Amino acid sequence: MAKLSLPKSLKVARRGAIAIVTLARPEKRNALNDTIVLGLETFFAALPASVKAVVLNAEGKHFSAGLDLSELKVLSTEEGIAHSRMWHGIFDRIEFGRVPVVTVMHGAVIGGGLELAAATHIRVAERSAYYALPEGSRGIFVGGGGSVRLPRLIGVSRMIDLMLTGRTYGAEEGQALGLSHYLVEAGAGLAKGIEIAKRIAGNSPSTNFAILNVLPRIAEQDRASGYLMESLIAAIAQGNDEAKKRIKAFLEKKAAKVERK
Ligand code: 1HE
Repeated sequence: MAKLSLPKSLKVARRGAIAIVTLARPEKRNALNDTIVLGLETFFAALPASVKAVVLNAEGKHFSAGLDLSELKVLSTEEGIAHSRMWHGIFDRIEFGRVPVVTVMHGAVIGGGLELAAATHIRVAERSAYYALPEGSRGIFVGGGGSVRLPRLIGVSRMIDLMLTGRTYGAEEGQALGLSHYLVEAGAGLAKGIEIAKRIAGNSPSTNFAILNVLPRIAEQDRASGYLMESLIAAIAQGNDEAKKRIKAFLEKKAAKVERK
């Protein structure tokens, strides 16, 4: 990967088709300031085509303490809107990008940190992970797309509870509710995230594109439009050479079966 001008609060490593990006501001519990969020934008915008999946993780005891509150205190209302819209744009580009992102969470996954994780596609939680939206007690509101994404994951009612009461969900609760897809022991998250990312990187790029960009939009459409969109994307996917090659390999018994291990 070409040398990027990234802040030192973001570390990047490459493992074949996988890029690993690490929030590296543990002294501030990976609180998300503009430098990190804009750095994420730079990182995702510059991903070379040879990167087929990304793993996002974090250094230190906590995934992220959310928005860097020391930045917020100086913003006017207008600047606050611009700040939130900036997060929206960057997180949207991650969610509806080319490259699937697997997030590995541990410790505190708070506020904007949870909003960031929710904008990614697969979430692995270590048992230390816990989730909170303390915006209520700080006198603010979610601003990184949380009110749009989180109700789709856990329902409006649970988000209201999180925000009004400041309660936390532990890793097991988060797993049961859909905040994470995989729950692993302490220290095992990164290996699991890389394993999943490698699997994803082996998919056909056009299927991954459809899963990231078309599937969520179908889920937000009326049924008739959804069926129509599905038929179009299914035909495009199965018409391409990659699909033909993979189906032929299966029929010739050269591709893996679907087995439950
Ligand atoms: C911070 C932040 C932060 C820590 N902004 N500086 N988020 C919150 O309300 C969560 C606030 N943070 C915490 O509750 C705790 O820090 C943790 C539970 C995450 C970790 O506790 P601990 O004991 O390991 O660390 P600490 O001693 O509290 O914090 C270490 C340092 O990080 C300390 O700075 P220092 O200079 O005194 O060493 C903290 O001030 C600093 N720090 N969290 C700024 N968030 C797009 S809208 C989204 C809105 C939100 O995300 S609201 C949620 C904000």
